[in-house]
Amino acid sequence: MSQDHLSTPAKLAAFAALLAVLFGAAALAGAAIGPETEDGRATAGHEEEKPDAHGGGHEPSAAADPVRGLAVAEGGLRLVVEDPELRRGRTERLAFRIVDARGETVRRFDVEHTKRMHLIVARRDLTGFQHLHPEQAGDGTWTTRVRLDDAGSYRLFADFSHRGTARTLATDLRVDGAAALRPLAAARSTAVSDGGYDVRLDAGAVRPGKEANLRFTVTKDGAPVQTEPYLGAGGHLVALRDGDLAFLHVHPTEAGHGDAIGFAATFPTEGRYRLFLQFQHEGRVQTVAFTQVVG
Ligand SMILES: [Cu+2]
Repeated sequence: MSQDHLSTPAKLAAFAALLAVLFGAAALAGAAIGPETEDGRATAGHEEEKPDAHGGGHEPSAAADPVRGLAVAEGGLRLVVEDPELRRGRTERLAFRIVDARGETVRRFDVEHTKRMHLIVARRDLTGFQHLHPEQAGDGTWTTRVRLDDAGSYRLFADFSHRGTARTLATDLRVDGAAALRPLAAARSTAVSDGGYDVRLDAGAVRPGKEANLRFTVTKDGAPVQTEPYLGAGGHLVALRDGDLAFLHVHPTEAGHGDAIGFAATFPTEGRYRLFLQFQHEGRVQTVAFTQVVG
């Protein structure tokens, strides 16, 4: 915990990293307009931006804490949904903001996976997955159109990076009516995407706390499919834990060999997880879901 453990070059490196962070924040603040400038100054020395003593030069990432999406507020930021009540089967406007500790709307976000804001919606029974990219208005409000065809309680995840720290804040959406909740699908190594592509998952034995390599291969009518880049990678994967819908941070990896889409994921606990893979082919995004047993 003490810097005394560090050698002089390590100290210098840590100092340089701190300077880089501070100058980065200052540059952001300098480029900002209006109240955001004040916001930048106020948080330039915030604890979250200082490199950890044990950080070892890693950029701040969620790798050390893979579970996210259980809280509506974290690290001084809070997710505020304008109206969390939606009508079943109607396309409705969904508006939300990220506010800071003073209640001011945050307007600046880092680009992650080619976007500044990723919105994930899933019903509590892990059905009805949607991945949306809302538009940001000048005042910082994010809006998107969304249609939820089934009644029930949904989790809304706002996945973003702010000042170099990745965050996933989550809250509930309600769709009134009788909900026909479904049990989690059994674990199988093959599944069919919403557009009719066959997808195979090779994960091997997955143990809690150990990095697992998830490899997905896509075929159509028995022929291998070379997927197109999607959000700056071979595909996009969201993993949600059965029971509390904890949101796992997953890193795309180089596929290695063949046409597989690869991800590295560390599942924090035993249990069942629902994996939502999205990939693109012939300009269309496909979604396919798997149940992964860990333990
Ligand atoms: Cu996204």
